[in-house]
Amino acid sequence: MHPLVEQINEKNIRALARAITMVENDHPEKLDMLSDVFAAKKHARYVGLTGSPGAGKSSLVNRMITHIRNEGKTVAVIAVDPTSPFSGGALLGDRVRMNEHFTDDGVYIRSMATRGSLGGLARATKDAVRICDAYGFDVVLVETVGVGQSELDIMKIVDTTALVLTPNSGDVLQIFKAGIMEIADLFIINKADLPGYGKLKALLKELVMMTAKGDQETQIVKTITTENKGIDKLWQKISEHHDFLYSTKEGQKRRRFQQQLEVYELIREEIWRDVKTYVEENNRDITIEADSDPYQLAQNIFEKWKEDNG
Ligand SMILES: Nc1nc2c(ncn2[C@@H]2O[C@H](COP(=O)(O)OP(=O)(O)O)[C@@H](O)[C@H]2O)c(=O)[nH]1
Ligand SMILES: [Mg+2]
Repeated sequence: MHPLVEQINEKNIRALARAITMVENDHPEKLDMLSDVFAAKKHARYVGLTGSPGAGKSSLVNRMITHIRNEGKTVAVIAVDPTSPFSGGALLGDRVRMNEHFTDDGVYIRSMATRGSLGGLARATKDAVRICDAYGFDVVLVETVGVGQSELDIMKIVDTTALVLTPNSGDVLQIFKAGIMEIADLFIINKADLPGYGKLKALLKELVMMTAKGDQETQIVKTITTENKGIDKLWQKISEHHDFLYSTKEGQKRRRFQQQLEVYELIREEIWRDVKTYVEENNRDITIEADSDPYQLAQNIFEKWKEDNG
């Protein structure tokens, strides 16, 4: 077993932090280490929160941490939101509120950096989630701004994806157009204290019906984070969805499909890394001109790479 993973197994929090840095930096030992991480995984529940900036994701995460801790469970948070108080981007007030959790051993909070990782931020985040699992956290929460493909990719490894919406923000239609509705297992209408809640709920219900997955009814939960309302219900719905995934045939099918996507993605990454290195090492024989035919060029390079690696 990789020495870092041995230390993670012994609940060494610094080893956990080092392992996450290793995946961020795309360290050469990464895959070996992660393979051991995978074997050392416990049984954490992975929950993703996504939504527009300002929807209340960080506030929800903060409340959920308290709720989960009150249940006697430990929790890790991976924040991939540049505006998150975890990564230092938010208002001072938010950061002060977070501080109560920083002294708690049962809580680990980490924000992800983008630097260097070939597979990108999404890949590094998935690996970080599993590293937290190997450490033995009961729950891993991932907060991400749901804007780009890479943020959506992150959601491929979480068990439950919750999409956070707010009244009168207009983001629901944008999200619908971007095809993000399909990835959500649960909808949260946060800031339900603001006017426009009823209208948003009615619209959301219609949109949910149009994008129904067919197996399980997608739930809509109402929260007012500032008043600590709806958090119990939210956690209950997340738990129900978890049960669906792990104790029904349909849920098992869903998990198998997700697994397959991830394996394909890893293969794609590995091949890409290989081909890119090959091109760089053979740059005397391979010339890429600005006006060369990209199709022909790609095909030639790929064929050459296959021949040399056959
Ligand atoms: N009125 C109201 N404001 C909220 C609620 N939840 C969060 N906010 C406020 O919305 C702002 C953005 O919250 P934040 O958690 O940082 O959103 P994030 O960008 O999605 O992480 C903050 O000023 C919060 O205090 C809520 O339920 N009602
Ligand atoms: Mg945030």
